[in-house]
Amino acid sequence: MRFLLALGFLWGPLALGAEWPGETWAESTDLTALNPTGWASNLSGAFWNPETRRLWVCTNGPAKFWSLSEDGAGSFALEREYAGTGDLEGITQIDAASDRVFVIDESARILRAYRIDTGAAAGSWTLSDIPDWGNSGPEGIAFVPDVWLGQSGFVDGSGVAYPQSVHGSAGFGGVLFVAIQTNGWVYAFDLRTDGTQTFVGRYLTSRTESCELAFDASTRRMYILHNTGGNWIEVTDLTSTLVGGDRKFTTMSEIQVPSESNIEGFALTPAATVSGTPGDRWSFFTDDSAESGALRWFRELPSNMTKHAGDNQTSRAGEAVSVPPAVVARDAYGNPIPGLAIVFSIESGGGSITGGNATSDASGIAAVGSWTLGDSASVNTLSAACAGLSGSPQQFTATVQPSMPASTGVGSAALVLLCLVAGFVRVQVTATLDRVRRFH
Ligand SMILES: [Ca+2]
Ligand SMILES: [Ca+2]
Ligand SMILES: [Ca+2]
Repeated sequence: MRFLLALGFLWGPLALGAEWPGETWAESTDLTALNPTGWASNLSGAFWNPETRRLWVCTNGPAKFWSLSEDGAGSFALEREYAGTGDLEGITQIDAASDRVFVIDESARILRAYRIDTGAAAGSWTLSDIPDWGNSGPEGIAFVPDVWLGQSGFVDGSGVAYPQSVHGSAGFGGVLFVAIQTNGWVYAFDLRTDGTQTFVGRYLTSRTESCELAFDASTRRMYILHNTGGNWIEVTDLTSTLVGGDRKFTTMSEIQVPSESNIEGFALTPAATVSGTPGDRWSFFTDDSAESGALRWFRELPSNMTKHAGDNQTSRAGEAVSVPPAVVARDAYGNPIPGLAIVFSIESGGGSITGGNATSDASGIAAVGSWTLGDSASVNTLSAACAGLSGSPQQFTATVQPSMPASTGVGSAALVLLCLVAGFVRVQVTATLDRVRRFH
């Protein structure tokens, strides 16, 4: 890894990317004190389980992994140390086998499962479709359940839609992705519970080295950590295109990691909870070389809300504005957040709304159903709110257009009629006077 890292510096970043959206490395919380001896070197993989609120990490030598529990109030404790086998570089869990934890052995290209309660071995898969690249092989793993595969437009290595595991009850209901050091490949496998698997395909990424994967189901985004060129996080929606005969993941963005050390592990909390509220806004990095603390916890990654449409409109009292006001919710990495509960409510000016309890769509957009302005001559205001989003609430304004009262219209018509009559009378009077003058 060190050699590649050095080459990365020589090549420099391949493309300009976004700056890290959270606190600096020095400002982040150093969790290494929970196990300073065990994590002094070789800390590699990381995985956050939002349901159990456990952070899992592993070292590639000795072959060990750990669970850390978080109490729901921001306090971590080292829960348990486990003994594995081989060269452990990546760690994850699978929803359909939540009693187990999965680790990848880089040099052997073997995925192994262990029971969480006893630490006993609980299955293994030899991933021989990955060439024997020695210590430049599998570095990170993440599992994507069927429900997200289908919605992500994921296709296999030949470009055919792969919306769900083909193994049904003999599988795990999703696909395992494996980040590879060599050439930055990501390999995909559909595991069977009997220790065999179907090779689904392999995918190029934005860089020529990959070392970690993390999937956020709430935004349907895969994060690929590249331990090269100063360390980058690539975000993909799992769609891919054909590039020179290979499938290549669509790169939504690249984000600079806030450290140029030997960063090999990354985990993050979901942008949204299953109940439609913003998530914890955390991420974690592991530093294999531990130059300034091997396990880092970042807590300043706020998701945000901005206006999307419908501000500063004008309408008549009692009528709806033509564009229903809408906001867009994005996570700290710029990804739209679907499924968030957004509440619209009138702040001033009276009037009424429909659809005040909205939910953000796949583009992170939530709109009020309609907004009918009140008859107040003052400005009408509407707010959109979601607790926990930076930028909430957003306020929309609309101006009541002064309309012509009906009585004024009648008056004008009468005036016109009066003028016409007056003109007619004047013409008649003038003609009569002329006749009188001629007579005389
Ligand atoms: Ca490592
Ligand atoms: Ca290794
Ligand atoms: Ca390696």
